[in-house]
Amino acid sequence: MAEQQKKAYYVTTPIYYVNDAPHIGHAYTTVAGDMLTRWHRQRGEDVWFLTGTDEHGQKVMRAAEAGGVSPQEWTDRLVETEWKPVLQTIDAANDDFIRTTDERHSERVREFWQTLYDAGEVFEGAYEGPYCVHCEEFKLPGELVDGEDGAKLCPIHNRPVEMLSEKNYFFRLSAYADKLLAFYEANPTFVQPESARNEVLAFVRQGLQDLSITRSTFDWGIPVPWDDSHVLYVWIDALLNYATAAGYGTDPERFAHLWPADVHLVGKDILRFHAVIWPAMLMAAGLEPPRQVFANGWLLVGGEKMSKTKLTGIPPRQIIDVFGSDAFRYYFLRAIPFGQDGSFSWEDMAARYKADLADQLGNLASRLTSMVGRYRDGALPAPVDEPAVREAAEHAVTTAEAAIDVIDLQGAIIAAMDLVRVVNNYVSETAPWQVAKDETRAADLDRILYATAEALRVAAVLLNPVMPKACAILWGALGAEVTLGPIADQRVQEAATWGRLPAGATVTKTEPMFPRIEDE
Ligand code: ME8
Repeated sequence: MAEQQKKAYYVTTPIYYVNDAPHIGHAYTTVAGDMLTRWHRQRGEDVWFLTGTDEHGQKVMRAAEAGGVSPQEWTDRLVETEWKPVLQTIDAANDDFIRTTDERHSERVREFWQTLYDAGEVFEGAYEGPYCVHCEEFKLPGELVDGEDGAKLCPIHNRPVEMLSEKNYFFRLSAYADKLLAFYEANPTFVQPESARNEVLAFVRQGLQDLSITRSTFDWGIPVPWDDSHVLYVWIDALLNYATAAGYGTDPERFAHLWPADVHLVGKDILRFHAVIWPAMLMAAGLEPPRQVFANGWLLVGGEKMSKTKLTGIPPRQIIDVFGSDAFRYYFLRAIPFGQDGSFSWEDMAARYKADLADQLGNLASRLTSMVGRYRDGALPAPVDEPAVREAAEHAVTTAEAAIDVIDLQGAIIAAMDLVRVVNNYVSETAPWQVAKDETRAADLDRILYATAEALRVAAVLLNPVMPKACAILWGALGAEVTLGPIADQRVQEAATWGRLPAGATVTKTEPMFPRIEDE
């Protein structure tokens, strides 16, 4: 029977502004998307993971001016020297990288807005209001906070807003408030977590203002197709990346395969754009809204959002050079419940590295590989059941799978690490080094070694999406690469099936998964 082509699992990160280099806040959302997509790949699904850069607008233009080059030169340089390389640094396996200056994007954006213009969704008008260039957003006067000398500040950036008065084009966003509310009602998990959903509901219930979608005071943007004295507002250009990268307007088959996106991962700072403006734009064009917008919390520094503008951004390299990319990925996804705010500290990072990674996972792997080496010449004993360990492994897989379904990345990691902890205790309690001294108990020793190896196999499959480098080492050490094939091909659903590691698999002591970090 011909296999019907199923829709792909399509995940996106925000496309990041290239006014500056990436910091760990950007890496955080990308790493979350990477873990999620690696997990779905290990379910055997067809997955597409998109990231990229947002290059138009005043914020980027001013950064280029300050750098003394044209915006195009600026973005070309930053994308190549910073934004693409950071994906390697954090070990992200994205399938595509879109830039809003790509023609595949800008041409389709013009077509999209021309269609809405022709359909009467856009009108000419005037608007005056406070604008934050760092948000690239008009603010409502009531949202502003008071600064020194009576200045009005953006509540997110704590920087002065500018009064902008413009005659330009508007999208009839106000006409979509009721449709959006009906959509949220029919799709209760469209905005997650719950706190984000509540914020969006409250915002839309107040009614929506029409949205100014063009700018005529500067020209770094996509020219408006029906009036080339204006460029399109950066946000209504940027949001379309999710569709243009998926083949909207060029490749209907591919678009049908990818769209609607399964989840847009975003920071909570850009929730309204994704959960209000974006679905309204899609509705206006007769396209399906994405299935979910999931807002991650903020990484905080001194209680405030880490940011480029406040110079509190830590480059991922700084942490990864010390701890490695696996520990970086593990730390942020394990330490912070996904969706909530969290703080980074070197002390906390070092403590978790030691307690969870070196002393639990690394230690269990090293205990097993040395014992199989010492007592069984490196050959894994034959499969045999050990109900307590098998049940712990089954529980870990079921719990982790359920967590992934609701994008509880922390929950999935905890489930896997609980298994590691249980099995470390099992090894301590069964004391195989004592059992080994008694020749009449050879079968007991075989069972302990086999069960420990199987638990490690399951842990490796579950932890591979978050720590692919360390899990590849573990996979090799278990002799699984040779007997079961690459770890990335292991199905999570089948991970708990007991007895997959075959008798005689070659277990070897390898390089440490989590080397000791020298105290600084
Ligand atoms: O907003 N904590 O780009 P951006 C957690 N170009 N996540 C953080 C973070 C922090 N301190 N700082 C940044 C834009 N992020 C637009 C998006 S999408 C069509 C256009 C992450 O460079 C988080 O995901 O300001 C946030 O939403 C994103 O980076 C903002 O990146």
